[in-house]
Amino acid sequence: MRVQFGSCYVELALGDITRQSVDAIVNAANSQLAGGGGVDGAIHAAAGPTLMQETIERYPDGCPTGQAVATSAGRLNVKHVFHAVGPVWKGGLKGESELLRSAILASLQLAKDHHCKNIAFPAISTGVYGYPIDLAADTSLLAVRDFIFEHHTPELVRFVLFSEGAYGAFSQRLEQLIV
Ligand code: AR6
Repeated sequence: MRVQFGSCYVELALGDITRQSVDAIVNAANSQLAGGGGVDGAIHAAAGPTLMQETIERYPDGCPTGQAVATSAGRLNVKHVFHAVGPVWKGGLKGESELLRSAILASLQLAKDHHCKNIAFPAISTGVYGYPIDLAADTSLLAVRDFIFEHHTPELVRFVLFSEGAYGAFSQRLEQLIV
């Protein structure tokens, strides 16, 4: 599914983010940038050990929740990996929505800073961190739409969803955003 917002596109795909050919992919990292399971584990495995070496060297203090940092991409077929730290879901009254929005906006700002024409996101926080997929879809897509309307970049934002359920949640919300 692909939707146009101004001069830019938001696209949904079902699949594995490590197989994407885009300028940058976003990792759903933890604030220690210590690696882990899920999409983080898959990205580090596919990129190879240089990704963790660079991360430790450049960001020894990690990255706060709601922010993102950039590295190169090792063996991945992309130029950059942006390590974004989404919130752990604690019921919805602990600023989770603002923190998820902030992590997405920080990643898009890095894309702009690095002159990326296209970028792929996973559904940040919706795995180990327990964020309900429909609420994450809502917050994530609104953040992207708002950034695109303000900055007119990047040309393409793709959400790579790992299950039919996640794809369905994102597509339902994206349809509602078409004006
Ligand atoms: N491609 C695309 N999406 C994926 C892939 C993949 N290869 N693998 C999993 N997903 P999660 P979080 C989906 O748990 O909730 C890690 O240990 C998955 O189905 O990866 O932000 C980190 O180190 C889900 O929808 O990230 C942190 O400690 C989404 O990616 C913590 O988990 C996010 O799931 C971060 O938790």
